[in-house]
Amino acid sequence: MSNDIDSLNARFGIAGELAFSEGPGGLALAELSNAHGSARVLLQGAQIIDWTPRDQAPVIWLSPAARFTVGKAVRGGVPVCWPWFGPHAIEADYPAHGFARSAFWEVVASRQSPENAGTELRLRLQRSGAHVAMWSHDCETEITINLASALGMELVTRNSGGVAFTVSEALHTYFAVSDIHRIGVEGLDGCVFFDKVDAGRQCLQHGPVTFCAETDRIYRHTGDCVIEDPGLARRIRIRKQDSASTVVWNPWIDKAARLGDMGEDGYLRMVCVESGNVAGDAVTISAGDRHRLAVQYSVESLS
Ligand code: TA6
Repeated sequence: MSNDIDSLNARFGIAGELAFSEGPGGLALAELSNAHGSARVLLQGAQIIDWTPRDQAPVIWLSPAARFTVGKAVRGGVPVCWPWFGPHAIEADYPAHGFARSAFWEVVASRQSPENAGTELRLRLQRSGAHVAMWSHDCETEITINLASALGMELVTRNSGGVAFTVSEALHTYFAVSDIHRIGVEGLDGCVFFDKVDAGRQCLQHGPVTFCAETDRIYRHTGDCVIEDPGLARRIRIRKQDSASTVVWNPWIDKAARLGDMGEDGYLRMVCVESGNVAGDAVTISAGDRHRLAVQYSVESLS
């Protein structure tokens, strides 16, 4: 089934709330809009690239130098890291963070969600032959995005085969901030983390996470986080369910330059706070069972 724009609008469009169009780089785009705000989702990767609540500045950061190319990851937004996080454990030439974020996802449902006066879109991963060659388990993977006063996301993996399999996963969310020097990430105090900038050394977090250099940490953490941003006079609350890992990342100057698609001083305006199940928290899903990873993002003004 194609992502033909006219067909998508005919089958899944919602007047005044959900429309499909040809987006940047010719990639199919879903645009959600309602009284709560707006959001844009690339059908490639089921990747949110914008979320702007009413009366707020954008909450999700998209690199000004992002490249929009079929089959390639887009810098920023909410990349879906699945069915592995980081480099593949064995095959060095497999794509980092798995193939879901650059794969074709089919729209399977849309609705108004009366329970929260929201707008909802559900997409299903379509694995190519190359993807199956990398990861051959029988499974169905869907993501549901809900735009209401909060932005909700659910990543559901169903094991439709006869044997258990293990996935590591994360919603690799780039949040927009005023200035990386001025923000703090609350909620991780007392948590163990593995410092990827220091050979994975095990450490303990004291107080809020603040930033003065490249930061790349995997926290063993199941609770909520808050990004305090005095520069934008707001806090971004990150609630999550069925997630045992939180990754906090900022590339800082040198790595951002090496990445090449962060834009001029892009590192100053973003922080990744990623909810998932990575490293030792990878999830084993029994035959016939399913696993759900969910987040809700909301914004509060600092009065
Ligand atoms: O989540 C942090 C991280 O694993 C970093 O190590 C860095 O590689 C980042 O993801 C971005 O990865 P990408 O493949 O999108 O360039």
